[in-house]
This record gives sequence, structure tokens and C-alpha cells, in this order.
Amino acid sequence: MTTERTSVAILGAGPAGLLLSHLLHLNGIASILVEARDREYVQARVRAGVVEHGAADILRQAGVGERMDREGLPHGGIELRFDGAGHRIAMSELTGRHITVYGQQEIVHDLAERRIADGGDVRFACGPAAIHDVDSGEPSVTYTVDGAEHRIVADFVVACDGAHGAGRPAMGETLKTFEKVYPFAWLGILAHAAPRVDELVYANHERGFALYSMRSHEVTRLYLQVPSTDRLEDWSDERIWDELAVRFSLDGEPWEPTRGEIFERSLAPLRSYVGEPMQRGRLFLAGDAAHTVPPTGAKGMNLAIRDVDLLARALTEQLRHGAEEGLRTYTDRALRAVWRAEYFSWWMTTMLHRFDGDSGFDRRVQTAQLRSVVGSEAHATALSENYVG
Ligand code: RFL
Ligand code: PHB
Repeated sequence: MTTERTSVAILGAGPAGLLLSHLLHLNGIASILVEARDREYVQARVRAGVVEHGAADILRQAGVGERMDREGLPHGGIELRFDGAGHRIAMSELTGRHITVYGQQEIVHDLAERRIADGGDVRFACGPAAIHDVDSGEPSVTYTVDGAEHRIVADFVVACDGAHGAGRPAMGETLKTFEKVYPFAWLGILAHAAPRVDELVYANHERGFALYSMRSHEVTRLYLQVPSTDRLEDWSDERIWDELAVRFSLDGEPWEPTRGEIFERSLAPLRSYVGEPMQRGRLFLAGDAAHTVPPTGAKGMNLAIRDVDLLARALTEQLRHGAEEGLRTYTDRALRAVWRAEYFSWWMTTMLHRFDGDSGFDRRVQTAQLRSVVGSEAHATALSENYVG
């Protein structure tokens, strides 16, 4: 077994882990990042598409926002479509801020490229790493490649290893969990098709939720609410396009997204989860390792970016100046933004989806809620403030 030493050992090369390693580097702090999967897999993983105002600023200030600013699509509004009519929420006019539509895999690509150009120690294809001795002064991470075991001893370990990594279990008894599972999933597709709309459309239809998004002027991203028991095989291309046209109906008539070759498809279950605290001894959790939101509020990646922004500062203060305040208060400060995003994501999810067993009363309340949001500037402003971040 080889043993190495570093200041911060990081698990996971998603947006959280890569950005943390980059921010620490900017502050002169050494880290080793260990990722289970290979680089191609990580960079090809299609997920989020909306970068909120604050998260975009963090990326810019870290010097990794150049391509996002060049190729990303700035959006000043979204449409809520229900009862056969579309209603624009003018987010920029209401808040003075906008979002940027830019794929998570592009951010991961930009960060990985930058880390490697800077000579960062980012290790892909390590298989699942394990976390040890977090209550001691010498926490460590181990992983095995080609039968050889590697051990990294660090001052601090940060788990940025998502919802199914080693971070959550390593919290042990310390972790108090808060969870909500929704009885549906999102079927997501990417298609070579010019988006028919300039802004995202969130549709609440009798048959379920649909979302019109995009990645560029040539690539459309679309989602359908489906029962959590559905499989991808249940959904032919034809069925997906037909269902989308119905759910985006305007004035009682089906409304067709521009069709094109579907080149990616996936199913994602919807859940809300928070684990508290986000620290145990010398282990810290950030991003999806600590919390999950349903994608309806477009908050997951943005929270991951905010967590590591806080954590990078706190780790730097501790490792450079021995100042402990930042790390001691990390959980409380991060959780404030986390719970606000949990609230907003839950609110958007319940307002926009079709729930089995909903009564006529529930449906009418949902419509009244949507009417209130699009009819009241105060209500639309509240949505916009949460959405643009
Ligand atoms: P990630 O991206 O899951 O990365 C974790 C990494 O850790 C690795 N790993 C390990 N490595 C070493 N050892 C182990 N034991 C390991 N176990 C796991 C994994 O291979 C992986 O590379 O977590 P991170 O960095 O916290 O980032 C979080 C975001 O990925 C997530 O919150 C967002 O994708 C959520 N999300 C959205 N967020 C937004 O902000 N805006 C959106 O528009 C948005 N849309 C979405 C979304 C998520 C979706 N799905 C698939 C759930 C749309 C969808 C459909
Ligand atoms: C996306 O483009 O993937 C996307 C956009 C908005 C969401 C979720 C996902 O709320």
C-alpha cells in the first residue's frame, strides 16, 4: 500500500469536487481529488442546465466562466403554461438578474480542463474510494486500482461524492436525515432540434408536468413527468414527442416542439433530502452528498457551487491562519441556503406536477396557485428571486 499526504482529500469530480479543488488551488492549498469513474464518463453525464446568477458569479470570479459567458444562453424569463395558456414570468425586470442556460457537463469539462492545465492532482477511474478515521486528527481516504491499495492521509476530507457516495455513510450516527420521495420521475431527452422557444417552458397539464429546455440553438432538452415505475423501454420516440405535444397544448390544441433525433435519454427519480449536520470531525460534506432537491427548481448544481465556495474559504482560513470560525459555522451557513432551495424546489414541484389521488379540490387549488403567481407581481417576484438566485 502506498501512503501519501495532502491538506485536503476530496472525493468526487462532479461540479462540487472539481470547483473545490480549483478554489483551494487559487488559495495556495494542496488537495488530491479521487473520482470513481473515468474522465470521459464524468464529462458525458448529462444533468443540470440552469446556472443561477450567484453561481455564475462564483465561476467567473474563479476564472472558469469564460466559455459559459461566450456559449451559454442568458435568459431573462420563464414561461408557466397551464389551462392551455402561457404566462411569462419576467425575471430580469422583476429582479435585475438573469440565469444562464449552460450544461452541467460543460462546467465539469471546463473545470477538469483547468485543473489539469494547472497541474492539479485529479485522479479519475479510481473506483469507489472509502473514508476513514474522521474523528481523529489523521483522517484518510483509500482506493484500489489494479489490485494496488492507495491511502491518502489529509488534514481534512471533503465528500463531494453525490447521493450514493461514501460521504453520507461515513457520517454514521451523527447524521439526522430529512427526506421526501415523490411518486414520479422525470424522463429527460436531448434532441438535435432547434428549440421552438427562446425561454424555458414549465407546463402543468392534466396528464402531468412537462419542461421545455435547451442546451444551444441546435439542441433541445425536454422532460416529461412519468410514474416512478415506468422504464425507458416503455417510451418510444414517437410516444415521447406525442405526449410532449399534448402537455404543451395551447388553446386546447396540441403544440409541437420541433422534433429531431433523440441522442440521449434518462430517467431520474424525484426526491428531497437533507442530512444534518454537514460535518463530522474532520469530514465535510458538500453538494449532492449533503442534500438533494427535485430538479423542478433547477437548484442542485447551484447549491453544490455555493457549498464549496463557503467551504473553500473556511478551509483556507483554517489551514493558512488557524482560524476555526469558518469551519465551525459551515453547516449553519450552508444549511440556510439549502433549506431555502429545498423549500423553493418542493413548492415548484407541488405546484407543477400531477399527483395521483389528487381530488378535484386539490387540482383547483393548484390552478388558483398558478393564477396567483402569474397574476400578482409580488408573487411572481418571489418566484423570480428564488429562481435566479
Ligand atoms: P455529482 O455531480 O453527483 O458528482 C459526484 C461524483 O462523485 C463520484 N463518486 C465517487 N468518487 C469517489 N469515491 C466514491 N465513493 C464515489 N461515489 C461517487 C461520482 O462518480 C460523481 O462523479 O455531485 P455534485 O458535484 O454535488 O453536483 C451536484 C449536481 O450534479 C446535481 O445537484 C445537479 O445535477 C442537479 N440538477 C440540476 N441542478 C441545477 O442546479 N440546475 C438544473 O437545471 C438541474 N437539473 C439536475 C437537473 C439533476 C437531474 N438529475 C439527473 C437528477 C436535471 C436532472 C434530470
Ligand atoms: C435542464 O435544462 O436540464 C433543466 C432546466 C430547468 C430545470 C431542470 C433542468 O428546472
